[in-house]
Amino acid sequence: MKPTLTVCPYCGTGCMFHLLQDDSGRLTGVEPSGGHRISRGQLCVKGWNAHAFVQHPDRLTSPLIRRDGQLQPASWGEALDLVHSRLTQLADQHGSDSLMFLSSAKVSNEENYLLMKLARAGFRTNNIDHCARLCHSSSVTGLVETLGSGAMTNSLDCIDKTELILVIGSNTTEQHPLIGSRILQAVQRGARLIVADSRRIRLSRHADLHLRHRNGTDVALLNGIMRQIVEEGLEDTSFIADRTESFAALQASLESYTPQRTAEITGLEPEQIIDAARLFGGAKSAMLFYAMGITQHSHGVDNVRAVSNLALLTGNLGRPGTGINPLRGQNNVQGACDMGALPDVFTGYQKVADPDARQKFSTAWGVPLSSTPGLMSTHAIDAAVAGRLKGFFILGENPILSDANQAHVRQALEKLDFLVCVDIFRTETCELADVVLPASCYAEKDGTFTSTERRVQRGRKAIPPPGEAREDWRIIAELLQRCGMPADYADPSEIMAEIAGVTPSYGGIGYDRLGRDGLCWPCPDRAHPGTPILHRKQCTRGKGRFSPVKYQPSKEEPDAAYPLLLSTGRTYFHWHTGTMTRRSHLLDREERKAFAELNPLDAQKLGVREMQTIRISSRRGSIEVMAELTDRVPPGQVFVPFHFAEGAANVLTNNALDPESGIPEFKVCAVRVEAL
Ligand SMILES: Nc1nc2c(c(=O)[nH]1)N[C@H]1C(S)=C(S)[C@@H](COP(=O)(O)OP(=O)(O)OC[C@H]3O[C@@H](n4cnc5c(=O)[nH]c(N)nc54)[C@H](O)[C@@H]3O)O[C@H]1N2
Ligand SMILES: Nc1nc2c(c(=O)[nH]1)N[C@H]1C(S)=C(S)[C@@H](COP(=O)(O)OP(=O)(O)OC[C@H]3O[C@@H](n4cnc5c(=O)[nH]c(N)nc54)[C@H](O)[C@@H]3O)O[C@H]1N2
Ligand code: SF4
Ligand SMILES: [Mo]
Repeated sequence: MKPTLTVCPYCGTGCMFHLLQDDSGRLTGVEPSGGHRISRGQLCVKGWNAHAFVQHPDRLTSPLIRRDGQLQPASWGEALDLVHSRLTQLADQHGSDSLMFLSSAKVSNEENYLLMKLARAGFRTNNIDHCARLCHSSSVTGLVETLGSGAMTNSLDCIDKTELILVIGSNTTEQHPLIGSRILQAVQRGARLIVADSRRIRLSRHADLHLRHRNGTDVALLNGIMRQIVEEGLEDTSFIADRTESFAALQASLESYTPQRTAEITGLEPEQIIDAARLFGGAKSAMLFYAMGITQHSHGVDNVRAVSNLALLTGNLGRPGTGINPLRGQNNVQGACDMGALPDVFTGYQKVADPDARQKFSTAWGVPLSSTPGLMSTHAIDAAVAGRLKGFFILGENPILSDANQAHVRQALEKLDFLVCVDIFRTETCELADVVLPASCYAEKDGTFTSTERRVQRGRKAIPPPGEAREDWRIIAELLQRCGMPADYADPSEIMAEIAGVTPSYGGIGYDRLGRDGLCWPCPDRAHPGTPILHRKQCTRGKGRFSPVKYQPSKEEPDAAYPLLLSTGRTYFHWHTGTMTRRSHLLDREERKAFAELNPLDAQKLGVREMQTIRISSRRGSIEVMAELTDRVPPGQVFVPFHFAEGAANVLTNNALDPESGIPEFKVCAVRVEAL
């Protein structure tokens, strides 16, 4: 068996493994990397099965062009010329900002960089975004304000050193399994664990305290805990004095969040809030982990501010075993953000509105650049519905299933003059495209991927893409050349050299330096060893800033017509829109059918039995799925994973957005359930 060491294509944990290949060139399996600092010889079930979808017969193998209403095979030359000429026409006719580009947290740093260069330099628009909008955009906005950097502050090794871990809105053992198991190991050696999640997730069984507060009430919960910490004198006064600003404003804002009032808002007991404050405030070092339970709300940025306030209040920043740790989801969502696949920044969060940054990129690329920040992906959907967007270029995303309120997204994409999809499978979104380009998956290309702990690691090509499919970076380079930009890169290491030249935080990163362990950014120069822990002596912005927040209810809460709260998310075996895991037979076998978690008490009232089909309806649509009766969800809540096209959670979800980050409220809306 020929082994190729590469990065897992699923979650942001950043495990590496060897893809195994037999003499005929077929991938036969995966072997974990014993020496890797995250994997340590282990993988989760998705990692173990990461070879399975790669050579699936459904892979796209030829460019497709819509003719007479049907997607039909075409040559690369024809397809690329058509993409270039139609996008150019639309830009000429309606202005560059009538185009929108979606990049992908599934593709490499080099590919994200090239796509943002294509949007900005090739087509002169800042309208570029990616799935971080639906994911950690609230973290980027919130933590840039409070700390100056939106990334995870500490490294995963810190889990081995900390005294206490607070996991809030992260189902870590299922969604970041090797981080979840690291947390369980910490508990075994005596670290305390607090879980704040309305669902009885696996980690909650091992927690010293499980807070099952109502979804959407985290601001109240965290404010309540902070008020109690101050009440009992457990705050870190010297850290507050030396390293923070605006403490008085925070203190004033906490006044009304007494244990009693906090309990009323959250549905907890006042004692639980006091216990949480004593546990958290009493720890000498505490790590905060959070994910979508915090970010995916119409007040997601406020949630992030509250998390940040708690860490600053207790001095849990800038030391080993502490930190504010947003767990990044996709294998390269950190990298896609770092590479500037965002509407307002170039690489390394250099603002397009900053004349110096613009000048630098303008000089590097040899073209003038737009100073107007572009559209967020969620706003782009609204703009397409309003007829203001004409052309959409989607690389490695499946918004028909992943964006909130499917009818709204479908309306937007159907209204476009021209839609291009670049994917490895013919997704539900591809079905609406005018041109579909067949891409390479992770196993078929070289490139770097940045994990949740900001670790840049090398993915390596094991096999060629199937049929005529091409590496994404080559596809984008062809389009750059058609736009008159030089892009004859021999391989992705040359693209990384270009990235390092324009990106201070990646300045010292080069393929020759990314050995077994990769490098954590910021890594400003070739001699720099990388930075596992941020904000050590001071925060990126200088002082850590307290940002007081007020509890605000979710936009659509249960009422008489729609009496249950719908929460959506993920399961252990499947990945997002299912394109890859539903084509991996061992994973598919574990969970074949769309389902919903329903509490047995609600089921009894509704006359629903285990495995019975139910209809779930919201103000936006209805789906039919199988009921799984479980006390994992509290009474009054239904949980639906969004992996299944035939029972798509996003038919139901509310596209109400956070006004600052533009993230949809995936975690709370109102539904009713009927037995069928
Ligand atoms: N197997 C698998 N792993 C994945 C993914 C996948 O699709 N499948 N996706 C990856 C991606 S991109 C991401 S972003 C991550 C997401 O990882 P997670 O955020 O861990 O996953 P979710 O299931 O979206 O939600 C996590 C938890 O938030 C809780 N929650 C919901 N609402 C609230 C609330 O208001 N407050 C609090 N405190 N908790 C709440 C839910 O009950 C749930 O247990 O997972 C990554 N890993
Ligand atoms: N209801 C609900 N909706 C949600 C969420 C939720 O919690 N609830 N979570 C949101 C979050 S956090 C996220 S991150 C998004 C994810 O949303 P998406 O990113 O749209 O979901 P994926 O299924 O991961 O889509 C990735 C696509 O890339 C393709 N692909 C894989 N590898 C490659 C490659 O190398 N090259 C190319 N060109 N294509 C490739 C896959 O086939 C797939 O079609 O979903 C969001 N939607
Ligand atoms: S924990 Fe994440 S990175 Fe590691 S094997 Fe599982 S899916 Fe892959
Ligand atoms: Mo995500």
